[in-house]
Formats: sequence, structure tokens, C-alpha cells
Amino acid sequence: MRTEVAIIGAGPAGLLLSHLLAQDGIESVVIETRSADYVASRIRAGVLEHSTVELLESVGLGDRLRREGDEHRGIYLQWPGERHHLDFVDLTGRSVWIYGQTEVQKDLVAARAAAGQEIHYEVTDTALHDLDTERPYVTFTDVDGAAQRLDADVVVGCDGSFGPSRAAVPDGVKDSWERVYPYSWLGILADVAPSTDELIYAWHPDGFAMHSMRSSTVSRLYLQVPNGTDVADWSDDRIWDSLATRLGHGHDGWQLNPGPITEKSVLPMRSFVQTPMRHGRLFLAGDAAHIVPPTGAKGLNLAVADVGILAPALVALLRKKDPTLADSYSDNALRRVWRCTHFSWWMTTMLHTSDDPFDAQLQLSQLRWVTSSWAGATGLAENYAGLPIGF
Ligand code: RFL
Ligand code: PHB
Repeated sequence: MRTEVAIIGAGPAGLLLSHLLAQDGIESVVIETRSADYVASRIRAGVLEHSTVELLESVGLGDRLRREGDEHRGIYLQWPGERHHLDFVDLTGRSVWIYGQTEVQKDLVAARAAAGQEIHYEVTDTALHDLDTERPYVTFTDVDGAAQRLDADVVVGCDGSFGPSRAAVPDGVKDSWERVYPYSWLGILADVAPSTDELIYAWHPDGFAMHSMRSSTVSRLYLQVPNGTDVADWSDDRIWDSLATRLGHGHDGWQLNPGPITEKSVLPMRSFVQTPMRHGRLFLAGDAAHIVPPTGAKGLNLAVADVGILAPALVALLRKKDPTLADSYSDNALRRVWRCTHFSWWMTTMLHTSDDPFDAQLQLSQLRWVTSSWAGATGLAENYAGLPIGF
């Protein structure tokens, strides 16, 4: 097989890249280890920042988002006895949208199917070859067990944190940075109307808690738990009791409405960046190059921003033989990656409790500053609602 751009991974980064390239007449083939159903049903991120929504809309992917998504002006930050609303629209003129990654994925799959995009699901043995030549290729075993070779002008690794692309950059060329946090999130989905109009991020001595949502009938909530936590130790009652305590049920008459839990899982938290995001004819995008803890709601948005920068660079490289944007892709993308890495780390360390009473006082002081100072609130809002794609 031969194509212009071989894309490894059919998550949001891979499918959006194929969609953006197709707008400029660039052909791509996508390969994916999982089944289409598995990829479509993975429950992950929920918040789209302003520039993500603008990009999706600009390429015809905004209709259902506008109809079924929910625009939020800001978030609540709270600690025992106090809840404060930060209004991002007042502070920065930018809002965020609640629209699950599962929905973004469905819209992308539908758009690519309508365009006749070639996607090979359930492949195995993906391997990358000759990346430092102008004739790179990818080999894999297809769903029927046949060995395949995909020749391309460019290979893009959109294969998330466990794919082979990141490792295909040779030692001595690549560098990486990592922070593993000493806590995880226990996340639930529940068939109950959200008890809040906008997301609540709560600091509490028992640990962080968060109230998010997917629709007017489905709530998404999280609890800070120790690493290594077994979900089996958390009965539904224990989860709702802890959420009620940490989210301040009863304070000022606010109530947390419990309901049937339909999904429960534990997510470890880490920050990771690998540089450069390009090696020869291999480009990395999304989780393949960087992971952030979910506290800043940045993972999906960064994946979208990467391919928003990469697509025009590949168009210029392949159509005009102009390598300028491709040569600056890694540096341009990494500016935003490091900003989001810092913001996600900052939100995470401000809100998750440890055994250290000194840390707790610093966290509370920071929360008071962010919720009472225009400068503090604007800094958070600017990062949360998102910087322009070209930042
Ligand atoms: P994805 O979505 O992981 O997609 C990568 C795709 O590559 C496939 N793949 C391969 N394909 C071919 N050959 C191989 N050898 C392959 N190896 C892997 C995978 O099957 C997969 O389909 O990466 P992408 O596109 O970069 O998108 C990034 C986002 O998905 C990610 O940043 C966020 O979902 C992160 N994230 C969250 N972010 C938030 O902002 N808020 C959240 O609440 C949130 N929850 C989460 C998350 C990530 C999770 N992961 C990765 C474990 C919850 C979870 C469980
Ligand atoms: C979610 O809705 O899953 C979500 C929202 C905001 C975050 C993390 C996760 O910071």
C-alpha cells in the first residue's frame, strides 16, 4: 500500500489529522490496534477549550457539539466552607464546552467514514521503518492475519502513551521528562442529573474531589485516592458518602444527588514530555509525545492543538515542498505543551492533599489568592479556557 501520510492511531489526534489533511487534498491511511467499537466507547476527557471548539467548527465538526454540548462560562473552586465561581468569559472573553471525548470521536468517525477514509482497525505488530529517509514505511499485520507494508512520504505517530512511535525516535536524539504523582483518581459515571450547573473542583483534607458531567442526565465525578487503590474496595455507598463530604453536601443548602453508578475506574496520574516531536519523516502528536494529569482538562485539547499545527506544516511540506513549518513544528508545539504541562501540574498540586500540613496551608493560600485577585483568577482562566492555537 502507498499513501502520502501514514497515521498510526485512530484516537482524536489521528482521526482529526486525517480530516484536516483531507481538507487540503492530502491522502492518508490510518491504522489502529483496537476495534472501532472499543475506540468509540472509551470514556475519557469531557472539557473542550475555546480554540478546540473553534478548530472543530472551522472544519465542519461543530454541528452536534453546538446542539448537544453545553457551554460553560467557568468553574467553581472550593474548600471547606467556601465556594467561588471563576467566570472565564468575564475574565478572558473565552468559554469552554462540555462535550465528551466519546462524542468527539463519534463525530470524527462519521466524518471520515463519509469521506471514504481508509482506516485499518485491529492491526497488530505495528513497526516503523526508514524514518530518516524520504521513503519511510510502516509494517503491520491486518485483521485477517496478513502482513502489510504501508509506504508513505510522512509517518505520524498518534498512537497514545503505549504506542511504538515514541520509542522509534533513537536514543541519543530523544529526551524525556516525567513526574509521577503520589495519588490517583477514582472516576465514576452515574445516571443522575448533575448537582451543579458548572464543574466543581474541591480541595478537602480527605483529598480532592470533582463534580463534572456529560449531559443533563449523566454526571461524571472523581475522588483523589492513593496509588494502587482497588475499585473493589469502593462500594457505591462509600463513593457517594466521600463525594458528599468532600464536595460540601449540606453547606449553604447545596445537595449532591446520588444515583446509579454505571462505570468505575482508577486512573493513575503523571506528567510526561518527550522531545523532539519530530525525527526525520516521523512526527509525534497528542499523547504519543506528552501526557498530562487530568486536573487541568488539557489532554484532549493538546492533542487537537498539535494536529492543528501539524496539518498546515505537512500540507506545505508535501504540496509546496516547503519544509519551514515542518522544521518548526516541534518547537511550536512544545511551547504550548510545556505551558499546559505546567498548568496541569499547578492545578494538580494546588488541589490534591498530602500528609504535609505546610503544603495544605500553601494550597489554601493559593486558592484564596486565585479566587480573590483579578490577576490570579485571570491567569487560571486564560490557561483553562485555552490559549490561541498559535500560542
Ligand atoms: P489516544 O486517544 O490514546 O489514541 C491513541 C490511539 O492509538 C492506538 N494505538 C495504536 N494504533 C496502531 N498501532 C499501535 N501499535 C498502537 N498503539 C496504540 C490506541 O489504541 C488509540 O486508539 O491518544 P490521542 O489521540 O493523542 O488523544 C489524547 C487523548 O485521548 C488524551 O489526552 C485524553 O483522553 C487524556 N485523558 C483525559 N484528558 C482530559 O483532558 N480529561 C480527562 O478526564 C481524561 N481522562 C484520559 C482520561 C486518558 C486516559 N488514558 C489514556 C488511559 C482517562 C483515561 C483512562
Ligand atoms: C471530565 O469531565 O471527565 C473532566 C473534566 C475536567 C477535568 C478532568 C476531567 O479537569
